[in-house]
Amino acid sequence: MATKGNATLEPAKTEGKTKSGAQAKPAKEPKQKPRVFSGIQPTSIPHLGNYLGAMRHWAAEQDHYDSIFCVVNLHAQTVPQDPAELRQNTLSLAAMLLAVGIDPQRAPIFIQSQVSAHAELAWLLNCVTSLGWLNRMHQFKSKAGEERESASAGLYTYPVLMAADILLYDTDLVPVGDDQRQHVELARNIVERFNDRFGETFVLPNPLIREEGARIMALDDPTRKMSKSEPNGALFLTDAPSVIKKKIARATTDSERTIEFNPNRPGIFNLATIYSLLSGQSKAEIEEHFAGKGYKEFKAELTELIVATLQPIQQRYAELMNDPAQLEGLLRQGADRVRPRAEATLHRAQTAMGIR
Ligand code: ATP
Ligand code: LTN
Repeated sequence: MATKGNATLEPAKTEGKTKSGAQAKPAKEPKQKPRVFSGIQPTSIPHLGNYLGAMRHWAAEQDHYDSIFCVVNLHAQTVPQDPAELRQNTLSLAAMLLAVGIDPQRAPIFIQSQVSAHAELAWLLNCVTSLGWLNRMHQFKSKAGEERESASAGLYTYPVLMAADILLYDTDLVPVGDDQRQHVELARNIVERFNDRFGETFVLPNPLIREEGARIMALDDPTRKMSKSEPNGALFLTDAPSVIKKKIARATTDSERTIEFNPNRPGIFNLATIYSLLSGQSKAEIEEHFAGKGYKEFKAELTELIVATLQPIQQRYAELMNDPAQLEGLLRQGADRVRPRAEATLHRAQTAMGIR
């Protein structure tokens, strides 16, 4: 049966319900703080949507959570990649995560392919995931488009690899933008089915999605989300001040003049949201500040704000990219730190399934 809109998977039940009679499992890792895990694809330079919807929260909340961040280069394989470009994008994305303020001592950053448990657990989870669940994934439908027959099997099962990423670290919270909500819901369904079938093995994760900034829209078309795959509407974190100025000057608005947070005026709503998130000012403060002023002044101030926010990030990014050997070393250390946790969880799952 086809499903519509957000109606999706079997509703996830509460944590901890397992079938009795299954073999007792080794204890999960004791935690002081909630565990946070998130991933980002090294498919191009990240954009302002990635920053406002995800990366800045990851950096801001490192002290509240026990966080782990992953550059998901296995996910990138779901669509064709140029190998040399992918290698370069992987390093540059890691540099950007450090540049926005993630401290690798507090929150390890690592490359997915350097911890083989991700691919191994994904296979096991594929075997407990129903085809019907995958058939309902919106992202597969939109990314495969008309080319369903030629899309890779990896693109189809990608949410299962994402579930493996999350479950390996006994993750409590998954901070992502709104577009990933359905994938976290799938991970929850997999946990429920696995724990039910094989006994309590995985922790049930929750999505952590902030309303504000969860969906920054494209500058050239505010009805579409800002996306790496649509460079015309994206403002990249490495854009020079002159490029930022040009992109904001050209950003779609409307034929009115006032600056207000009106969702029926999607262009100005999106720009005003960006202004609010970067300045920390409330909607009322912004509307008052720009009362009687026009788009020209608003766009000039917004440009200044973006340039001022990105300038220190770009400076740190350039420094990090100047020393690739040091960056690679940091990433290897990150992988070495997280690998024992990932392997312990994989072994727990293998034992539960009778293959270890
Ligand atoms: P693509 O659009 O090409 O699929 P992407 O820009 O969505 O790629 P990802 O690596 O898939 O980039 O996403 C990294 C993080 O950024 C995820 O948590 C995602 O939800 C978030 N994100 C992506 N686009 C936006 C956006 N426009 N607004 C807010 N958050 C976003
Ligand atoms: N699918 C996500 C990236 C991703 C992820 C994860 C996010 C892969 N594994 C685990 C959170 C947790 C995306 O395309 N944005």
